[in-house]
Amino acid sequence: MPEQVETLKKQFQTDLAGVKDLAALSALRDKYMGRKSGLVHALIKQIGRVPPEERRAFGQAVNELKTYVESSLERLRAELEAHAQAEQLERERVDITLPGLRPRFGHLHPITRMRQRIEDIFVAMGYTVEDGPEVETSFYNFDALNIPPGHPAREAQDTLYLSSDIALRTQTSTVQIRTMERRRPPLRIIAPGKVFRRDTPDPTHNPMFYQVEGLTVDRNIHMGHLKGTLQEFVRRMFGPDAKTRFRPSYFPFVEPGAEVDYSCFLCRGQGCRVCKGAGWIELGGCGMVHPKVLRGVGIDPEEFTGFAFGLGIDRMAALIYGIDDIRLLYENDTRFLEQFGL
Ligand code: FA5
Repeated sequence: MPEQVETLKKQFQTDLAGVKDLAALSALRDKYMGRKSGLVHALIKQIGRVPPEERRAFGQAVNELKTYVESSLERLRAELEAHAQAEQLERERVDITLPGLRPRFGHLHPITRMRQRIEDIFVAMGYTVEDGPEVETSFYNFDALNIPPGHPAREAQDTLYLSSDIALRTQTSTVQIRTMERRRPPLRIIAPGKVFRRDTPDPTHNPMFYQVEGLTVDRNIHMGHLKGTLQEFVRRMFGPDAKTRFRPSYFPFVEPGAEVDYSCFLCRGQGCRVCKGAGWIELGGCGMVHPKVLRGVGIDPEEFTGFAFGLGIDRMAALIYGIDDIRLLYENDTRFLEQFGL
């Protein structure tokens, strides 16, 4: 092999041994195989200038060098690429046996869940769910419910007025009137929703809270139906052993009226911290719809009678979820609320 070719081959071998990455390899390819100034190409151009008797051997040697350089570069490129890919795979390796990161799911608010449970129970008993406005006129919140002007419940210290005649509803009983105006008996409806009072906040009072109203109007409805319905509700909500007790009470829109209690689900009436030793927990107010209320919406009280009830949802939720202050339900602190996910 001519000396000049031999020297370039050795130089190439030394250079090749120093190549550690694909960038250096590309530079080396330019140095030897570049069309314009590549060292091998410079030799190819020389072939024509070599004396004719040496030209054949020289040309053959240059060609062999060219093939050698090309195949060496190609081999090293394949090696470097395989190495780079192996490194990348190692870097991006995912251990699929590691336990996954649990995604954080949202969930329903305890009040919403309570409300849905209540709706399910009454819908299964044949009730439909009604809705009514939270901003109400005095007519629906008071007059139509037999609460005349001058009645203490209408006072500004109890009610959040928006104008002289418009207020935030203080009870869901408004929906009784709105429903009876629209629909004729037989009626079996419940109306869950927000109500507002100027109550001083404490562990069992919040200025905004939830009630569920119930109303049944039909022929021959009597107190026994009211008691049976609430007893069945309590049984389905708190378990088969839960009992109810009715205490006489006064609400202007019912006669007779009562407060209904249920036996404490924790101590079953023995007395404990949940029922504060009483064995009974207040559920809400109820009674037979007052004849004046029926007459006011054009229903003849001689033909139809009805019962109604209004239960506090917040206190029920607090008891069931073991919450000792209903105000916590409205602070929207996710550290508190996330305890009540499914
Ligand atoms: C009423 O609101 C009547 N409308 C209920 C009624 C309906 C009686 C139909 C007869 C016929 P009362 O003011 O007692 O009643 O409220 C009912 C329930 O709401 C209470 O038992 C209590 O559970 C809940 N409640 C009352 N005030 C608050 C408050 N500030 N925060 C949370 N819950 C309250």
